[in-house]
Order: sequence, then structure tokens, then C-alpha cells
Amino acid sequence: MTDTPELARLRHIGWRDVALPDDPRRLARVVAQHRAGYEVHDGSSAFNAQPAGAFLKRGLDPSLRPAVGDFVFLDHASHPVIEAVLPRRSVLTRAAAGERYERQIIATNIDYVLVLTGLDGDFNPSRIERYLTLVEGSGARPVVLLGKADTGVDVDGAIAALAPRLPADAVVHAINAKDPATVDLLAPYLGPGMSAVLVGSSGAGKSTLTNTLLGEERMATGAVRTHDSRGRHTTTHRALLSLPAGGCLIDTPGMRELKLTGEENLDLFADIETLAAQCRFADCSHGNEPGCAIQAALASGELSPQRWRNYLKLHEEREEQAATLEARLKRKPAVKPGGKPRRGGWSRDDD
Ligand SMILES: Nc1nc2c(ncn2[C@@H]2O[C@H](COP(=O)(O)OP(=O)(O)O)[C@@H](O)[C@H]2O)c(=O)[nH]1
Ligand SMILES: [Mg+2]
Ligand SMILES: [Zn+2]
Repeated sequence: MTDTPELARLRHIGWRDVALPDDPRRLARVVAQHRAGYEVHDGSSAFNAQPAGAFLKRGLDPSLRPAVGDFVFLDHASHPVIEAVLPRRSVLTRAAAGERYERQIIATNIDYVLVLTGLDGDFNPSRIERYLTLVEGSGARPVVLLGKADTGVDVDGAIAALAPRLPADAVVHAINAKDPATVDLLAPYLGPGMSAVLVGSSGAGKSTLTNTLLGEERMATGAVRTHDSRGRHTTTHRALLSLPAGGCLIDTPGMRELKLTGEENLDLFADIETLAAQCRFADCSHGNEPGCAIQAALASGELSPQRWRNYLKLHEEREEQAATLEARLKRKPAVKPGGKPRRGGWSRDDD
């Protein structure tokens, strides 16, 4: 069966259903989020849109607001308004950087999360574990990309250091983000109907890879962060792009902080939780109690100390964030009488 022209148009923005929703409103996808509103694409053109008032209500869970990757319904006005967000098939979330607890959506309706790390000073297995913990439960699958593999670094050494810290079925590719051959290598994740989000630190090579996948220099590159030159950062917002290969790619700005939201389940460390259940004492603190299965595994080399430390860190953070989230959900939203709805809630990029 061939697509109707309307379906064919929507395929460009990653619409996968064989049918169109039975709704007279305009269907589009959120491709970027700015302080002043949203940019959406309907498969033939991009245009600006404002969220309906309901999305700006104070106390509304920010995760219910439109986010990059969302399919949305808009009215037919000349200044279009986003009226509804269609159900999401996946959501990648983190807790926003900063003091105040807030879940922040990185991208929605994605099939893969491409976790890009440069094989330079950027290489950090604990950070990759943190990413994978955030990807778990998102509904998307992780693909670990080790960039700058062409720079004479010890690629095999890095992969060997990483392998024991990833699940057996984890996908890892060493890449040169500048090499056009990378397009074929990543084709399985970026074909028609697929959507992927590219995450990684500033300077990891996200924009370089995006340009290679696009086959043109659309993203400015080379802005490696220095602590006092924020203005040099080139990627200022998340942007969803249609790739020549048929899929959609979301390029994110570097995210300095990747706090857990408290909803993660730490499946990545299931083996550690199994071990801990085997300690002689149910309340074992895994210090120097007799019969501690964790200490035994550390002593035998079965469990690496770095991975154990990272587990403890992520576990503690998850517990803290879960407690904050629970307290937050219990609390009634503070609505000032006659107060204006807060226009905040836009995701703040870190760099
Ligand atoms: N040799 C080499 N350089 C790379 C690679 N990926 C990125 N770079 C360089 O690393 C710098 C930062 O890349 P950029 O794409 O701006 O990083 P972003 O902050 O993640 O978007 C640029 O100078 C790129 O040319 C790679 O795979 N190989
Ligand atoms: Mg960039
Ligand atoms: Zn123990």
C-alpha cells in the first residue's frame, strides 16, 4: 500500500502509523523549543507556535507540556496554537540542573538514544553508566558511540574498560564523526520512520556527527567549552532534523548535569542488587560485615570498584530524588489568587 500525499509528507517528520489520526486539526512535530515558544514542522514547512494557555498553568507537571519530538495538534490560526500533545511512545527525561527539582524532557518519541563520548579527555565510563540509567525505562534503546576514534587513541583499551560495565547486549561503536562512512554504520538506527536523539557532553562531537549524517555543514562546530565563554556555544536549542537516510535526529546541547529524576530502576546494576541480596545479614552495609557478598565480589575482582562506587552514587541520588519527587507530588500546587500563570517551564539549556 502506498502512502497518501499527506502521510508521505508526515513521514519526513517521523510519523510511523499507517493511518492519520481522525482529527481535523493540523498535525505537526515539535522540532525546537525557544524561550519565546515552539518551532514545529508539518513535514513540508517549519513554523512557530505558541502553547495553549492550559500548558502554562502554574503547578502543571512540566512533563505534560509540549517537548521536542512531540507530535501535536494545532489550530488553523495564522499564529498557530498547540492545543494537544499526542501520546508519546518514549520519553527521555532528566532532572533539570540546579537547585529546584524539576523533571525535564530531553526528547520524546525516539527509538534510539545515541550516547556520544569522545575518546579523548571526555571518555568516562561512569558518565556513560549514568546516561544508560537515564535511558532505561525511557522506551528507547541506547547506542554507545565512542567518537574521535581516528585520533590515535587506544580504542581497544577504551572498549575493554567499558565492556564489563555495560549489559551484554549493549551496542557500542567506535566512530570518526567526520567520516562519511559513519552514515552507513549508523543507518540501522536512522532509517525511515525512526527517530534518535544524540546526547553527550559539549565538545564530544554531536554537531560534527549531525553534519556528517546530514551530508552538509548545518550545525556550527568546534565550540569546546571554556569556563568563561558561554557565548561561544553554538547549539542553543534542541533541534529535530530530517536526515537524508529517512530518519529524524535530535541534536541536543551539551548537558553539563545529568541528574536522575528518581524514577529510574537501575536495571544496569541488577547483578549488584542480586549480590547484595546474598549477604549474610539482610541489613548488611557492605562494609566489613562477615559474609558480605559485595566485599567478596570486590575481593575476587568479579565486581570492579569503580562500578561499585558509581552504583552507590547513582543509588543514593535516585533515593534522594525519589523522596523529593514524592514530597512534590503530595504537595498541592501553590496558586496565588489572581496570580498570572508562570511563563517559565521552558527547558533551560546548560550551555
Ligand atoms: N578527529 C576528530 N575530531 C572530531 C570528531 N568529532 C568531533 N571532532 C572535533 O571535536 C570538536 C568538537 O566537536 P563538536 O561537533 O562541535 O562537538 P559538540 O559540542 O558535541 O557539538 C570539533 O573541533 C570537531 O571537529 C571525530 O570523530 N574525529
Ligand atoms: Mg554542538
Ligand atoms: Zn554486604
